[in-house]
Amino acid sequence: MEDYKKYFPIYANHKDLAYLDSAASSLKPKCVIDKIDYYYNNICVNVNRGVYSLSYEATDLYEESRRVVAKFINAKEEEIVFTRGASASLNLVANSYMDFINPGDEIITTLQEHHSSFMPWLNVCNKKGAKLVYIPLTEDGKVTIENFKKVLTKNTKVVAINQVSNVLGYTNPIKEICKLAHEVGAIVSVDGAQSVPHMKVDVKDLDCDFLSFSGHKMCGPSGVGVLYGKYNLLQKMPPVEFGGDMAQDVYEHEMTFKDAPYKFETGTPLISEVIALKDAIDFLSNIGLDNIKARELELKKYALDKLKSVDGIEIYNNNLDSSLITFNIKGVHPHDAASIFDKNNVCIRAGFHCAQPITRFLDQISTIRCSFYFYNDYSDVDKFVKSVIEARDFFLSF
Ligand code: 7TS
Repeated sequence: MEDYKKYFPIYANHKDLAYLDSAASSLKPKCVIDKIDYYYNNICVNVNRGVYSLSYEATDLYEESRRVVAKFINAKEEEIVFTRGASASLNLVANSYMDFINPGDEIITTLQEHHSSFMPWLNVCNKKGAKLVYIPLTEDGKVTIENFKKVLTKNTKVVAINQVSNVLGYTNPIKEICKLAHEVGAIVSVDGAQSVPHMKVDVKDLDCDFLSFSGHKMCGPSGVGVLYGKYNLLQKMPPVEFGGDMAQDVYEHEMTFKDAPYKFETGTPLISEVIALKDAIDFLSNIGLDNIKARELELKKYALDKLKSVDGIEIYNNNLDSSLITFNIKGVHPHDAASIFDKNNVCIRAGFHCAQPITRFLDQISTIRCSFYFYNDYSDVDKFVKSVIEARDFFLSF
């Protein structure tokens, strides 16, 4: 396997690290760290404001990043809004689109969602008298078109759905869902936090109306996220934050706003973070998303085969859909097990992963999740499986 760890300075500082929590946040390559450094050492000033060369340079780099993000998902640059992260993007859509929701309207979502995907719409429903409707999942927790059709009605106004679940890792049939939703006049807001870092996502091909994702899960800095929106929708939606930089003309009792995407970017943005997101995307593109996906699936297969041979393990997503494994060690609390992983420098996540409904669906209160990215290798998996066995043997020995 090609050694990608050499691009990530963290490995030089933590030689024994097995980082298997990339679904929470990815590691950052040197080129991204260097770009942040470059901004603070060489530019350091605000965007869109100063009438001097340094500010022009900051603005140019900021807008270049918007173009690179747009190209990455096959959008137009004016369809890209920079936010603080996927949660902020998902909230922006719901809080703005709320103006178009009326009592009796229905919003479809799934039990698979991360809280940030469906809670903004639950809030909208509570405020506007609309109804949140869940697509029934199959026994193993999947979304099917057949079940989607059962809840899609002429009252459906919005479908809020993840492309890839952060607990089960399934890839949902977004393209078909968009087609059917559009037939009844509904819009589709896709949570791409777990898909965009790992696979090619083409918004034109999917024909989704909105796509939200975070920089920090795709080798970019934390604090920056993206909202893609179809331009005609972004234009008709009201801003949800008001103030500096998003205004056009402001009087004592009247105000007008800039066009999208700028009307949604209020105040001084995350300048170095946005600028360095370009480097993260260039880095991923150079490796190639197909290579990234293939490497992850190879690691997952290797890990699944090993894990299945260990007695006393319950795996909740026994598939090769994605790069994460969610499981429990029978009779051992995930947080107890986590202490053994930590002792061995194996980073995994234990808990409900900000997705309580799907954790309850699995009849659990908590699970262990191991998630891969392309910089992982077989040695990480070996350390992980060794820790699973150690945790089982240690805690079941009492
Ligand atoms: N949507 C999904 C599917 C996610 O997995 C996450 C974060 C978010 C939205 C929110 O992203 P944020 O960048 O705004 O925080 N998921 C996780 C996780 O699975 N473990 O830690 C964070």
